[in-house]
Amino acid sequence: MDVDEIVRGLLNGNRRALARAITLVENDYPEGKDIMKRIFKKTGKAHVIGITGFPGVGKSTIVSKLTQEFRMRGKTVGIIAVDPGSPFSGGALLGDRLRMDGIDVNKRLWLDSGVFFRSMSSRGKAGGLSAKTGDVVRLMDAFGFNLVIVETVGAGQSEVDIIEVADTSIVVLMPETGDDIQINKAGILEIGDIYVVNKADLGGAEKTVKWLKSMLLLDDEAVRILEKMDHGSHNESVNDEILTDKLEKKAKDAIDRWIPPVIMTIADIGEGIKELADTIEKHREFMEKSGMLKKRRTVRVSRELLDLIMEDVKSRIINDTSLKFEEFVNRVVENEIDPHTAAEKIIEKLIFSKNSDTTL
Ligand SMILES: Nc1nc2c(ncn2[C@@H]2O[C@H](COP(=O)(O)OP(=O)(O)O)[C@@H](O)[C@H]2O)c(=O)[nH]1
Ligand SMILES: [Mg+2]
Repeated sequence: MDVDEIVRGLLNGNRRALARAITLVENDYPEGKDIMKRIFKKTGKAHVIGITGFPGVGKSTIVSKLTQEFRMRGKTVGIIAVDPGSPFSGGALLGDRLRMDGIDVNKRLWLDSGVFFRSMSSRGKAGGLSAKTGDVVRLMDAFGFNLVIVETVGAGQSEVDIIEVADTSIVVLMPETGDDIQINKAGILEIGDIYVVNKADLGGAEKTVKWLKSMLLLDDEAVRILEKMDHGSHNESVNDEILTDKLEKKAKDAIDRWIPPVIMTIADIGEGIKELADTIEKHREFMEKSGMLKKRRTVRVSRELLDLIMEDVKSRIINDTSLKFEEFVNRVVENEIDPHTAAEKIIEKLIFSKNSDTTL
């Protein structure tokens, strides 16, 4: 298949074309970039859901059950599993489930044309994986999946920052992972739009839910107190009227705010999955109505563009011999020029070395 065929196939629902495109993108072939450029206009429709949490908490089980639930609701689902360790195939992802559940719906899922699985190994691809995952999400989006679910291990410890790809981020915990310090270190309390306490059958789940809810609230309270203090220190004669206005505005903001819900599940037997699916849909609705979806995507695209620019600039500087990068390096080593001046000179050369096309 050449690029034309792949693009055409992908946009017409050909799964082989999609698989081929993903492989090209994943392996950094130039064709991959070409494909990304050509399918871009067709992206932006899918609801991208990120699921993260420590290994073994039940993410894959949840993804599998959620997929069944969304299929029943008439949605098509693309799934990306990012595994930092062993590269496992899409088949293996479901293989576990198949063996576990016997002759269950998962087999139907596997054969379902409304579902597509793909796993990506993060081995040896540190750094670039977030961008790659973002591109694979876009391929699935352009293909036409209503939902794209990305499963990543860990939070704050994985190369893929789930926030960088997801419209809705779900953090999965299990009872007794209520190790406050560990969870806070991982930044878990900042990244979730929805929290799931899975394995509620193991006991202690209520306690974890309660703890989580209070942590999420405490955060709010702290912000409020800090804001008040800030106000006081900058303006000695605190005007009551201003304060009232501020509080009123805050109350109004609160209506437009999303307070992350905490949901208890027993993913094994599908308990709590409907509620989770409802909450995901509610979050999407909130994101659209409040303008947060656009805001989040704007932040993401700015970061993406800067990353792409940096990457390109770096490779040009290293590869374009007329910029004399190595020569500058040597001159710095010989103390002839300082690194700041060297960098400025190289950038100057880079900017004026090309006829730059600045039209949009
Ligand atoms: N007891 C119990 N076990 C579960 C539940 N959900 C998943 N598991 C089991 O936990 C193990 C890890 O699940 P998996 O979905 O692979 O976790 P992941 O590493 O987060 O993707 C598997 O053996 C699952 O069958 C649950 O609600 N209760
Ligand atoms: Mg898993």
